[in-house]
Amino acid sequence: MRVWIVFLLCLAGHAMAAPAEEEPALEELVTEEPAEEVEVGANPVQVEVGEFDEAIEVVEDAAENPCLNHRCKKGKVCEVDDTNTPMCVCQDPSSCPAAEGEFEHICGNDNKTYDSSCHFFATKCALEGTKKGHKLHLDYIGSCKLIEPCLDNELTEFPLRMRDWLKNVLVTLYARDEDNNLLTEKQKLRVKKIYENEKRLEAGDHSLDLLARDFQKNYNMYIFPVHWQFGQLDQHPADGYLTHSELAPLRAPLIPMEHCTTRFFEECDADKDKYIALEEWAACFGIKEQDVDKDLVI
Ligand SMILES: *[C@@H]1O[C@H](CO)[C@@H](O)[C@H](O)[C@H]1NC(C)=O
Ligand SMILES: [Ca+2]
Ligand SMILES: [Ca+2]
Repeated sequence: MRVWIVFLLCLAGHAMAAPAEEEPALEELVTEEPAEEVEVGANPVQVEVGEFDEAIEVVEDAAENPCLNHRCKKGKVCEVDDTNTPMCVCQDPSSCPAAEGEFEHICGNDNKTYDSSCHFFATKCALEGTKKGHKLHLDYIGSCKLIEPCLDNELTEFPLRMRDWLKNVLVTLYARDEDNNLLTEKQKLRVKKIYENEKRLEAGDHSLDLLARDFQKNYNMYIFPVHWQFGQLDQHPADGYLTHSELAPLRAPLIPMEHCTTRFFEECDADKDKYIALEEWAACFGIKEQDVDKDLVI
C-alpha cells in the first residue's frame, strides 16, 4: 500500500514524499473482494473497550457479543440472529459515515457518484445476486466526470510513461529502504542493479521521444519493474492472473488523471477472458516474450 502512495505522488507530478505509514490504505479502499482484510463493522462495545479496562471485562464482552471477532467483507456488517449467532448482512448505506469531502467520492462503472466507498459497497451488497450487482464495480476515485476518449496515438504513449514511473518508483523505494524495509531482500538485489547502473535515465520530465529511446537502449532495466508491478497487484489470489478487483488499486486513482487507463487495461487483456495474465501484462508494456519470467514476480 505504501508503494501506491509513492506511485500516486509521482503521477500527480509532485516530488516524491517519504511514504507515510498513517496514510489511509488505498489498497484497502479499492480492493473489492478479500474478506479477511475487511474490518468488523464498528460497534459500541468494541469502541468502549480501551486499554484501561480490566481483561475480565473484555472476555465477558467477547462472550456476549459474538460480532466482536466476526469479520465481514466490504459492504456488510455483523449482526447476531435469534440464537446469538453472528452473521454478515448488507450494510444500510444510510448508516455509512458521511463523506468528509470530494476526495472520498467514488465513481462506479454505472457512472454514478457514490459519497464514499462505504456507500458504494453497501449499494453493491444490496444488489447481490442480481445481474446489475454482479456488473457493478468501483471504477475510479473521485466524482464521476467526463473522461475524454483515448486516441490511438495517446494510447501508445501510456506504457512509455508508465514504465518510466515504475522504474523510478522502485529506485526511490530502494534508495529509501534502509530503515523501512519497503522491498524484500530478493527485490533489493534486482533493483540494486538498476539503481547503480550509470546509464539509467534519472527521473524527470522527459519527452516521449527520449523515453522511447531509453526503452530501446536500456531495455533490461525495465524488465524487473514491469514484473514487480504485476506481483504487487496479483495477490487475491496470487495465481498469475489479475482480476478487475486486483487491478483496482492501480486503476482507480489513475483514471481521473490518465484518460487512457481504461482502454489500456482493456486492450492488455488480449484474449478477452477478463483476466490479465502475466504474459499479457508484460506484452502490453513492451517486454519480449522470451523475457517474461514468473520467477521475477517475487
Ligand atoms: C458520466 O457522468 C459525468 C458527470 O455527470 C458526465 O459528464 C459524463 O458525460 C458521463 N459519462 C458517460 C459515459 O455517460
Ligand atoms: Ca490473481
Ligand atoms: Ca486474458
